[in-house]
Amino acid sequence: ISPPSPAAAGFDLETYMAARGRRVEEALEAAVPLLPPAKIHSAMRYSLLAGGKRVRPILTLAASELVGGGEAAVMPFACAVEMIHTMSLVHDDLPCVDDGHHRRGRPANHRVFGDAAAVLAGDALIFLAFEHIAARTAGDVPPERILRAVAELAAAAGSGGMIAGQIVDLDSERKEVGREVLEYIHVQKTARLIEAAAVAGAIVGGGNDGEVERIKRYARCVGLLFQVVDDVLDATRTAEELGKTAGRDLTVGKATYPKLLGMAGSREFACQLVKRSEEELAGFDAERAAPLYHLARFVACREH
Ligand code: GRG
Repeated sequence: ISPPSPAAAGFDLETYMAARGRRVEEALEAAVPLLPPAKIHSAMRYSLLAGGKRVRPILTLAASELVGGGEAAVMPFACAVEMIHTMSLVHDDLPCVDDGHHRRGRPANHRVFGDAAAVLAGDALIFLAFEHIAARTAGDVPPERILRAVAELAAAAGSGGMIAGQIVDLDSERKEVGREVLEYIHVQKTARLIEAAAVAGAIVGGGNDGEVERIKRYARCVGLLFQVVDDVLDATRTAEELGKTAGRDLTVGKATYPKLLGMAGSREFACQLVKRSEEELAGFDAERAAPLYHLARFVACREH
């Protein structure tokens, strides 16, 4: 990745993310009080408040900021995005899906609350996401912006988005999958929600059509980048694991970028995606676009 442009060089992403991350945590904490029945609300809070990186809600806030929006107006959307994302992690970890045992540094939701409660906690987070937008968005946000942003979020998570990616992914297990199908899976499963997070921020923040479109293309690149990096990190961990398990092949049956392009090819593709995301930001004031510019680099360079 090339060195940062002079206009963005003085920007400190760590401070930026820490400040916004803190406010997102506070808003999420307040969004799910521990009401009765305690079991369902405990299960929802367990995964939602388990301290993910909060990349998606921060992207929502940053996209809104870039087009001149205020933080309070867009915070319910940022929280909703994180609720939908958390729901997808809870369901993804279920024994009938990916059978994940650990998530966000703790046992997966179903390992603590049981499969049925984990299904319900995920379901409840979807409903809460949309209830939260409807009930908590300030009265001065134009209703047409709210409707457009809700449509983006629902479409990104639904049967033409994340769920589409997940079902094609499940159907592709143990099959030879080419680059086109792999890209479809990753775009739908991962990039669409990241894209919708940014687009919702841009719409609610009052961006014009051209700005929303550029932010959308930027976020599509970042979303795909996210998954390419995930595949590279997984392959690195798997290679280390393989060393420990004397040759047991842990990679069987899952198409990934490192398998199709190799590690060097995947890293090269990641660099191209960073470059393309930066090209989409070129039409904005460079200082104002610095958070999005650095967020793409953060996604590219993350280690977990
Ligand atoms: C019912 C809408 C609905 C969806 C269920 C299970 C499922 C369908 C989809 C799975 C989607 C999924 C888990 C995609 C992987 C996305 C991904 C790369 C997750 C990791 O994101 P990070 O690294 O995690 O941002 P943290 O914990 O930091 O938030």
